[in-house]
Amino acid sequence: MNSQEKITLGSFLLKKDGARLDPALNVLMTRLAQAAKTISHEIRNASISGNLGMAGGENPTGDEQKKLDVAANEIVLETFADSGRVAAVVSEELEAARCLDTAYPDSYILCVDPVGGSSNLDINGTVGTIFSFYRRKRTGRSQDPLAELQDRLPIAAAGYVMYGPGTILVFTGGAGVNGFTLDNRRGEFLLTQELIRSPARGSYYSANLGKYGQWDPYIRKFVDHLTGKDLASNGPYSLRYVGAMVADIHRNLLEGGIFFYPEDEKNRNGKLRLLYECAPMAFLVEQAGGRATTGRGSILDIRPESLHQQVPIAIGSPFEVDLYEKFCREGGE
Ligand code: AHM
Repeated sequence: MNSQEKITLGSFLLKKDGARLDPALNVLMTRLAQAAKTISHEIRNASISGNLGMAGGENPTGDEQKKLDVAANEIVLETFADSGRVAAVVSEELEAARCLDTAYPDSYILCVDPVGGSSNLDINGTVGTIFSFYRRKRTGRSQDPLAELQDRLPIAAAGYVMYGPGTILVFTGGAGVNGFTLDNRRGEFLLTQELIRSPARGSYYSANLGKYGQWDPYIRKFVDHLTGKDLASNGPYSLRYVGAMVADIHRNLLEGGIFFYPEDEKNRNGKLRLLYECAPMAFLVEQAGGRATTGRGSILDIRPESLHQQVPIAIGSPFEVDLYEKFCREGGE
């Protein structure tokens, strides 16, 4: 099948998921794809346009911002500013939520990490955008987006864009997970992975092993188990770590395995943020038949305490995530 015969994101939204997604979400996903194309262009041209390196500021969780973190955040804000459908944007790069005017009764809160895995930016490594749209229960301008999110808003759609050798958009509207690849010549996302299902188990694990000495003993025992010689079957597992959550989860989603970023000695809640990293990825992976946990409970059951709340996470194939929970519960004994 050549690229002309593949289904575009636009026609997929209208014909396929269109029946299950509400029309507003079609509009939002179309805008999201537009933002992704612009971010992709900015990333791919950054060394020419002078957009690599530090921006000079810090984000709300204390990470130094890169120029592309700031640029991608601006692109997202501009893309949704006049949509009339997004009442607030919660972003890794904004201390407070950005509240926007709405023009329709149905509106959404967008939670977004414009560029995740920023330490890869200056070395031409893979990075990603993570997003989720929460369907609001209220109408009009949002007075307090966090309070609304604490009211257990349902996720209407969530996904990620991966800027690797190709630009890939993977998303779910709650009825299956599908992947689209950007055809740069046509400027269109084309359906390339239909109804992605997480393998029940895998042979990869992804984690920052440099933190091994700072992890709790049961996490270390879990890793020792995965890499042990006496693993009954399937092992030893192979380590694959990109350092961009999107890329590490994408591999495990397609090929099976587990990504984890646990609590450590210094950071008792881990590093990754609930609203715009962990929850969207958990929603998507679970839609594909995978699992996501803190080690002690479902990521999707957590009621956010703050916009930038961090949580430990283990996510991927059910077999390995179950095993991770067992080690957390029983200390690996
Ligand atoms: P960022 O949004 O500041 O780039 O941080 C998030 C990223 C994740 O994408 C990735 O899984 C993790 O940080 C990697 O952290 P580390 O460098 O500690 O391994």
